[in-house]
Amino acid sequence: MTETISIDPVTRLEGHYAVKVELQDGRVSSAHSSGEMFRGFETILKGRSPMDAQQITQRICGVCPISHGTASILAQDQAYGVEPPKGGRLLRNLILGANYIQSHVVHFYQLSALDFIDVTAVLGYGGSDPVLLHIKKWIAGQTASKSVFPAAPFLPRLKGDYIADTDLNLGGLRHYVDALGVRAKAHQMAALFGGKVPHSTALVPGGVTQRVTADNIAAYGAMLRDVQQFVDNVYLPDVVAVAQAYLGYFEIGRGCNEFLAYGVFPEDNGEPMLPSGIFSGGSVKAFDHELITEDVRYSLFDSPSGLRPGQGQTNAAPDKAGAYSWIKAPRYGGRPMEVGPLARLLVAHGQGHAVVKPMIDGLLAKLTLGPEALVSVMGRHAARALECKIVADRCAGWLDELRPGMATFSDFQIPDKAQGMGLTEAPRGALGHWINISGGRIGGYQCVVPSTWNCSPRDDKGTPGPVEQALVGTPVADLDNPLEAARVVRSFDPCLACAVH
Ligand code: NFE
Ligand code: MG
Repeated sequence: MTETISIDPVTRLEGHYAVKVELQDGRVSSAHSSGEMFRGFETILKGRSPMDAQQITQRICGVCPISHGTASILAQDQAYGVEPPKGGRLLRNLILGANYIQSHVVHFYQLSALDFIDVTAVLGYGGSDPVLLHIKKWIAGQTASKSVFPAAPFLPRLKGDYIADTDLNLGGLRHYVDALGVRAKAHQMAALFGGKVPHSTALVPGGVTQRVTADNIAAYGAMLRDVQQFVDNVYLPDVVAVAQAYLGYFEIGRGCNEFLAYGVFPEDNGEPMLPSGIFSGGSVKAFDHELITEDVRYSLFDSPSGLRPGQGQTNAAPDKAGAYSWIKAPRYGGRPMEVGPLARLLVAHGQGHAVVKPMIDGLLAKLTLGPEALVSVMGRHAARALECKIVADRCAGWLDELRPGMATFSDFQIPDKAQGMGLTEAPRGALGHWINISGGRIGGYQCVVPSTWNCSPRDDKGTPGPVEQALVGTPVADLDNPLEAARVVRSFDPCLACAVH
């Protein structure tokens, strides 16, 4: 028998997302992923000064503004023919690194952990931790909230197979609160060199406007050490404990099983700390930006389908027949690609990366799993946590390379006519901005964003996007509580504000 359920909205992610799944005999047989709003940043930018771009595109998202700012200034660096000095490169890495840390921590604790941790365990709590006692009152609905959901964001929730271990539940809940403080600290680190968070003012073409002083090096370092302790002693152990409690989720949510990374965090030798590549069929191939196109047959746009981003267009068509999403369908060589921490680590692992390879191999050995298990719900959570450690630890190295007073900015002229492409990696995956300058103004601006890749609808050939494919095969025990499907979707860390931009 075929049944259809609609998860609308999918909660605990950024933006407005609807997922419709068809089930046969209790398993998902088909899925449709819909971005439910139009934003129009690419249109807003037309006719403006190119130097507005890194400010305006950061408003695409409050979670990953640094990544949009970075993609924009990389596109402008190329258009203006300017390269930042070493100090500018290091500060860009330190600002973006801090943004990764906050994003990964908030995704696990605030957006995903409540899919696994049983918050109601706190109702039986008899200890003296004031934080847990406060949450106990909150969940019992005994606080002064006037909300129709007085126990939000903890309850209501989908019913399902939550963790039974009381210590793990109470620890997870306590860490949910601690993680908010860690996120604040990571934001302060980004603001120290980036001017402010969200929407950094210091990210500019040619480098970064902030100065390097002994004081700001010391301040960033002190906060980084606290954050590293949390990642090492709390975040990673919690993810491993959840993974051990849900080993079945190493077999659920596989998806398109092809992965794309542009590479990110340029080092002294010009190579990215996390490399670029395509991971497919168990090996890594070189990435070629000319193979990126965007289809729109099932998207609410009437621009031509299959354009490369440098020539891309954005013509909203809200009433287009047959279309079901405001998200375009980016494809690489005509195929969907998963992007994100798992993609980055699989590409790095496949290249024998000196840091990534032993970490991934160590985790798989600890869980007695083979590498194919990584392509799953739990594999995505594990990759995100490992990457958080890799980035935090490398930030300490970049900080060590800073010297007070070193140059952080190279000057440039904005040409009358130029083009630029900025490829980087946001916390959620491969991010590209393409700028076309004409008459000294922005003639065209296109963004192809991580969640656009992952949450894309079907392409012109009818091939479903990565999240749509990952949902297929998922067993759903209770159609009124499709928790298993929600876990698959949230493992991608979707950001719909970004996806539709
Ligand atoms: Ni709105 Fe973003 C990240 C970007 S995701 S969070 O990470 O770019 O599509
Ligand atoms: Mg776009």
